[in-house]
Amino acid sequence: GLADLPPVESDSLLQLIALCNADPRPEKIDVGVGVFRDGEGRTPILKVMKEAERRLLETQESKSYLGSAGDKRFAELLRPILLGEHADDDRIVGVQTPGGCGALRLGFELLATANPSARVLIGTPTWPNHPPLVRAVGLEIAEYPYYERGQGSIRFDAMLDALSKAERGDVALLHGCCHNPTGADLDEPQWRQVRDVVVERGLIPFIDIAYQGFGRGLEEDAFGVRLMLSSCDEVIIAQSCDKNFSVYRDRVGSLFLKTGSPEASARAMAHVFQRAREMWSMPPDHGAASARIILDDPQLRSDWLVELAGMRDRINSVRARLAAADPRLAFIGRQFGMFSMLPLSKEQVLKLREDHAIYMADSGRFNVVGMSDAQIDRFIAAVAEALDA
Ligand code: PLP
Ligand code: TYF
Repeated sequence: GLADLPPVESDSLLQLIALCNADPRPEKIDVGVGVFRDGEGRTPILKVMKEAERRLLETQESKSYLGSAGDKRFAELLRPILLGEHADDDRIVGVQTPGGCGALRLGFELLATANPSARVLIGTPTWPNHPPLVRAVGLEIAEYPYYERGQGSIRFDAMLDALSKAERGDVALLHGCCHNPTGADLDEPQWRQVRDVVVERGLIPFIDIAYQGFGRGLEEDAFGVRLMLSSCDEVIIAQSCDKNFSVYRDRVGSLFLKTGSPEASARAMAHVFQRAREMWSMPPDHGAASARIILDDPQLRSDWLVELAGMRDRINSVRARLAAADPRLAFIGRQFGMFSMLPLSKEQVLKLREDHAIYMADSGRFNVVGMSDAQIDRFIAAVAEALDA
């Protein structure tokens, strides 16, 4: 019966939120979960989002069902942002999903339906939610080396070597930008080399892009997505707007897929709808409708780009400040997005929690913009002490 269920290993990143919330020390530093914070340590609703929500409230006349595709205009407006020069390619079809997680799940569902014996190659380390999402659809996981924590660099040769041993039809899960948990992104020549192996081995690239605009820039961060689209007939992209529109809990994302023909893509999308119907039927509307209002209005769109650039600038300026403070942290300045990984043991991470009320993931992953400006110096000092120990 239900009482006999075994205990579950719950999401450690989400557990960390609760743990930090429960700490009474006022000076605590929460660099655990990956949400953007400004210099004052807040995660504000974007001004442009408030305005879009106001307009939505005033103009929406019905909350009747929209159907499996959700807000179609939302997905259409994302095309130039995500796909760039491929926006008009009718072999690429997209659909609104409940966040990036919903898109990942649907993408894996589709792959499992099409080819249950495909393996999904994931980098080590990767976002801790990737393996459960793959396992949920019954696909086998294989690993490729990605990052060496002590070195602060990508294990690029080992990565290429592992990918080049994969079988035709296997899936290469890649982070589009702002790698979670390491911050170490492929540069353009590296993307091209990965593309070459993917093409040569007949792999399906599956790109998870949850932080577009948080790294080098909105266009630059889509380089890998667009490169794969230029070279491969079959590509899957799980996209999230939860970070770049700062609407985390509203669950805003999309799944895009490409096959060799518009007909095959439409057929694949029909399977995606079928899988969605089995899980949540239709995506939630509010966040996507608000993002759609922003993207559909030239003034709001340009306001969004300014606020997005503000978030990116803070990320990169905190990175620069950490990198300049200690040669052992210099690698942080060469990375992108909200995360970096410190070469600390789990014991050292726990000691930082106990002695300094600094909450980072057990892996040593920390959110670069988790701390307020006023907390940066204390963070640097505590980390330096931990690295000395
Ligand atoms: N993929 C990565 C790498 C992430 O870090 C996140 C973060 O939450 C997601 C996907 C999914 O984002 P969400 O489902 O909140 O849109
Ligand atoms: O890695 C992070 O911290 C973010 C937030 O199940 C997150 O991606 C963490 C865990 C989770 C969903 C989102």
